[in-house]
Parts: sequence; structure tokens; C-alpha cells
Amino acid sequence: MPVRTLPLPRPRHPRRAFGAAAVTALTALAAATLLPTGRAGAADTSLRSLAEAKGIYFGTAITQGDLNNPALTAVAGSQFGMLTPGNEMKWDTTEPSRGSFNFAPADRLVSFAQANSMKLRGHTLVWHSQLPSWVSSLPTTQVKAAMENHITNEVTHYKGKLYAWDVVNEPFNEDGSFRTDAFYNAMGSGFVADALRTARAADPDAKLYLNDYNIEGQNAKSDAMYNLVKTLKSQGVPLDGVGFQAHFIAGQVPSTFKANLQRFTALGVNVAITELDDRIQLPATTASLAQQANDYAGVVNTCLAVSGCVGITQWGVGDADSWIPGTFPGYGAATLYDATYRPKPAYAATATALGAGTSPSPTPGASCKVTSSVNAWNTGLTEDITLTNTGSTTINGWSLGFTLPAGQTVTSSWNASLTPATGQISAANLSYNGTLAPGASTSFGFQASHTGNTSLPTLFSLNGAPCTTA
Ligand code: 9MR
Repeated sequence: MPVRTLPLPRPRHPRRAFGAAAVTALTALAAATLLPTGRAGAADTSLRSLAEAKGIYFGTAITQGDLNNPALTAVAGSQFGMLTPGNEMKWDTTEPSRGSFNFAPADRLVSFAQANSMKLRGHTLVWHSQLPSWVSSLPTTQVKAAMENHITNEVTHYKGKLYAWDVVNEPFNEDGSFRTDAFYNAMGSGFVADALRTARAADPDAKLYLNDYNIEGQNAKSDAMYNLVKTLKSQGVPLDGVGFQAHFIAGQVPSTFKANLQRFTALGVNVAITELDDRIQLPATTASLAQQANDYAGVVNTCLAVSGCVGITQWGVGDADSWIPGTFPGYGAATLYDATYRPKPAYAATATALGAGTSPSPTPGASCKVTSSVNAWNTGLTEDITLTNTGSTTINGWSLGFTLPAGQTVTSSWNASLTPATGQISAANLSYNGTLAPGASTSFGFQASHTGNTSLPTLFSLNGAPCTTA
């Protein structure tokens, strides 16, 4: 059996070990007092606390530039309990020239994670891509020393700070053969074991992973990964888990996903969903968004059903942050949040799959209430909005998303910073009113022009979770 290695607060499958009453009591206790994030309380139904109550994590990838987006950081720090730097721990950033290390960009992300009580996955040490040309230009006799030096320096820098490392990323071609990159060309397949041993020596406590895409179902590539894991385990090479990137297309999650994860955990490793997204052909429709919701719920249910699946990371916070549109023209809308961090149907499906329906909250994830009022004249209006924290934990930094009715354009605002001026708006706190204790309220407002429709905004969400409206 795979060992449970994520230091989460309660057993993964308590229903297997305890009676129903004990499970309820334990769940309440964990939710109220034990979660390590310091954020979860009895009525906190963020994705991160829902996931943690189930014994897994729910994470996201963030880049350095994302830290300048207050709407994004408010959602990221509230909804996600694990952070993977999107680019900043890759070789081209961390060792752009030989022996010259730059950890500043990733350090900023580590600080953000720590400030928000998020755990960290390191990504990635040995990869053919985002690799500076000095490495691929080395004589093959020098690659091993360069790789070991890189791993030792980077892992040592982050020693004790990371939950896990993607030590080797994407070693295989689609047909299951090894990629003939600088590392394979220099060392053959033995580079994988060497990289893992070097990482373990530098940080004995970080979980060590191999990570790849298109290995979610059973196919030639996942067979190759399976055989590699089997060999490494039989040789006693330090390997704790396999990361399944899970860059899915809506409606095409492989039917063999669960069975495939289970054959890996049977080898004695954990598994993690490391880069989840589910792309939709644009424009998204009600039907494709519903399919995506179904897919996300299926991924959550699969991880929960596989003992040894430690957690799920989505690649990027919202649709505007995703790599998909740039790489797959015509596709997008791949995440849980739209471009202004309003939760999509997949959010509610994910929250429900994580158990939100069992909470007292009428809306999955809701820990906020919004009241609003409007005063209109022939071409203009003012709107006052009051936001109340109905959860049991303090909110540190807020972004309130809402939809402005057609024809209304914001011309000025007070007590919050609003962008953009029309359509789907994000209202972010100012420096003095970002903290909202449980039960506390704050008010802001704006002036807008209109073309006849003076109705109130709709679809409020706070830090990525829907709010109730009075
Ligand atoms: O999200 C990353 C994007 O910003 C980079 O441009 C891209 C370059 O390859 O890498 C992206 O992240 C990749 C990850 O590191 C490995 N799996 C595939 C991801 C999407 O390309």
C-alpha cells in the first residue's frame, strides 16, 4: 500500500476506520480547530478547506507577475492551499548561466505562499524545456556534474520549505520512448535515478516526484512511466510520487484514469494531479461549461477514490491566467474561474464533489453576503454595496466580483478599486479596508453612466466563491 505522506490533519478515509458518529465528530473537530492553514473554520467552505477536510489538497500555479493582480491573489490565497510556481523555479530562471543562481523570483512566490499558509510544490529541476542553452551546449561528459550541481543548489535553497519537488519533468515521448534531451543523451535513462538521489540528499523531507502529461489514461506513454517507476522502486531509488499533469479537453477525460492511478499507487508511490485544466472550444457554451463542470467533479471524485492520491493542482487561477489560449488557438475557458475570477459552473461542481453540499451553507463556498442599493437619474446612477463576512475566519484582502448590467459604465468609485468599467467587474479592497473579521461588514460604492437599464449588479462572488444576496 502507498504510504500517506502529506501531513494533513486527519486520516484520508476515516469512514473506513471509524463509525459514522466518530467521523462526524472528527470532521467537526478538524474543521474547527486542527487544519494547519489557520484559515479553516466550521463555516469556511473554500476549496482548500473542503479538500483538506477530505485529506487532500487543492492548489494552483502562480507566476511572479500574478502577484501584482490583487483580484487574483485574493482568490489564490483564499481558495487554494498549495502553490506551484508557474515558471520561476525552472532552470532558465534559477541558473541562467553556469554556476550563477537566481532564486529571487521564486522566493517572492514562496513568501506569498507562506503569508497565506499555503504549501508549495517545486516545479521543476530537470526538464528539456525552459532550459538555458549553456546546458544543451555542454559536452556530454559535463552534463551529469552540471545537473547534480543545479539540483543540489536549488533544493538546498528551498530545503524545509517545500512539500514536494517535480524532480524530473516530461521525460517521455508520446510512444513511451525517452526524450533524447541533454540529460538522456549524456547519461541514458540513468539520469532519472541520479536526479532523484541528488535531490533526496539535498532535502530528505521533500517528496520527490516524476511529472508528465498524457499519462492520465492507460497508453504507451503511461506504460513507460509505470515501468520506470517499477524499476526505480525495485532499485531502491528515492521516489515518492508521480504527477499527472491532466491538461484535459472538455468531455475527453480518459475512462481509464482511475484504474491508471491505482496501478501506480499499487507500486508504492503517491499520485497527484499537478496541472489540471479542461479546455473548451471557444466560445464556451452552457453545454460546454456543464461538460467541464462534470469533468472537474470527475477528477475530484477520482482522486478521492484513489487511496494515495494526495491532491489536485489547477494550472493557473482563472481563465485569463491560463496558458491554453496561447498554445491552443481557439480553445480556452479552461479553469474554475472566468476572466474576472467569478466562479464558473465547474467551481460549484468541484466544491460539491469535495463535500460542500454537506455544509450548512446554501451556496457552495459562500461565506459572504452582499446587499446593494441604487439611486438613479436620467443618465447616471450611484450604487452602494455592503459586503459582510458570514464565514468564521478573518478575510485578509478581498476581491468582490459582480456583473454590471448592460449599458452601465463605471465613472468613479469610493472605498474600493474597480476594474474594468463595464461588464464583469472586480472590486478590490483599498489598503485600509482589506481585513474583515467574521461578522464584519464593509461598504463601497461607485458612480456609473447608464443607457436606461438601472438595475442592480448580479452574481456577486468574494475571493472566487459565490456570495448570497439579501
Ligand atoms: O505555464 C507555463 C507557461 O507560462 C510557460 O510559457 C510554458 C513554457 O513551456 O510552461 C508552462 O507550464 C508548463 C509546465 O511547466 C509543464 N507542463 C506544461 C505546462 C504548460 O505548458
